[in-house]
Amino acid sequence: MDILQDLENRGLIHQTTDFEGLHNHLDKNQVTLYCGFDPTADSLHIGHLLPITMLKRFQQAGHRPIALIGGGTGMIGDPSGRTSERTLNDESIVHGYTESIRKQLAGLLNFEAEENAAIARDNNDWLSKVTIIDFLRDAGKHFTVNYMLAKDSVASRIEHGISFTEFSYMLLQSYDFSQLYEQENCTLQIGGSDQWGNITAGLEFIRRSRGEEEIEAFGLTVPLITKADGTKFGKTAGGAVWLDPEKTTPYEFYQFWYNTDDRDVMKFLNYFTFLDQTELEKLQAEVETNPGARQAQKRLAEEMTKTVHSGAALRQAIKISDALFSGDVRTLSASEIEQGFKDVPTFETEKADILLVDLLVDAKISSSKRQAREDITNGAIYVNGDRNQDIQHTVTEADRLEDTFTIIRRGRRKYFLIHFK
Ligand code: 485
Repeated sequence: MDILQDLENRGLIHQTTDFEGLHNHLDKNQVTLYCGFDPTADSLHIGHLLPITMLKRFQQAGHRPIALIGGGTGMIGDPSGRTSERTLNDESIVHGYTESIRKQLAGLLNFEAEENAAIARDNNDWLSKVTIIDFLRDAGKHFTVNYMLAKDSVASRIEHGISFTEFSYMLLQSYDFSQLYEQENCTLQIGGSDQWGNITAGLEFIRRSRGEEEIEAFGLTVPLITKADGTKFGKTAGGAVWLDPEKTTPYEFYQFWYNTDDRDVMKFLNYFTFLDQTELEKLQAEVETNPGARQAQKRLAEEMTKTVHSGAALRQAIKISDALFSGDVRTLSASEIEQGFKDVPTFETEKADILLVDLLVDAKISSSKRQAREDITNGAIYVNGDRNQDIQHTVTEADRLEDTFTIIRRGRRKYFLIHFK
């Protein structure tokens, strides 16, 4: 399989430093490549998935991926793609984030492969050891300030100012590439399109510090993901979509992909999944002839939830989605209820028994007792999925799922969770 051609077909190549040269290089060698991740939060998010998937694609094609964690660079802060200066995090915070991200990456790449196992490195290992004198002599001397000022990441910040700290960032990332080139024979760095400046600076550094014009080292960036409706990819009403199941539950993660626009779904399947051409064509036909069935979205959500979380997490996410869609919520376990109803208005009570009418008012489901009675008699109120038209009904233990929850629905879709303490 021609990996570069496959990436091109999928629309995954934004820029390369030398397409022909890289093509040749990948054809002739088992190539070691790297992508860096800075510990700026305790979890990776969906914006990191495309480069991670790229590392996987290269690995599947026989090459060797390095996941570089920026324990050192995370102390400094990359100005690329940002309009304002970052606030520095304490060392202990950065250490904690580094560990969390290292664990996440361990689950996403194959570190056990026989011939080309992925490896993880932390740039703190060398960045914390090099002295300022050596750094300024060995790295700084190969860059003119003029060259650095011309980089987008710096140029776009000149007007409002940029600290010397962030200005220096590209030197650190360049130093990393050079270290990995030397230590691991790493000849390709990949990243998002905002990383182009840092990646090309690294190639310059490798050339200049070795005094050689012809160096077999390359850079490749993936495109920025755009959506047909113009909104930013990876953001929901609740904020970023995280890979940590504690921050974004597998159910929410599943729903995020399931809600993909018809106009974007084939692109995302191409970008993020490993489905073969035949299946992709079948799904494409589905989108065209029967978009209402959302087969392509379903397949995308399945693939993504299974790879990032697990088969079990996927089954739960589907079960929760089906229960919420059909209204048949009695089959859900306590943890499934917590996942599925995370963003639903929740009312906590210590009362053991409560008149349904009173509960509707207390939980602000109906605006008054009169309204509550009306809602009940009109058939708008469902208790655990069953319509309840009895205005005398008392909600008791018998109405509690898993001894803890009662799920109230008002109308077709409006859910409320009652949590009995
Ligand atoms: O040697 C390196 C040291 C650090 C980095 C890369 C190489 C990290 C890089 N400077 C960075 O900030 N990356 C972002 C991050 O860590 O969140 C994002 C990029 C995105 C994509 C993703 O990392 O903004 O385009 O590359 C993997």
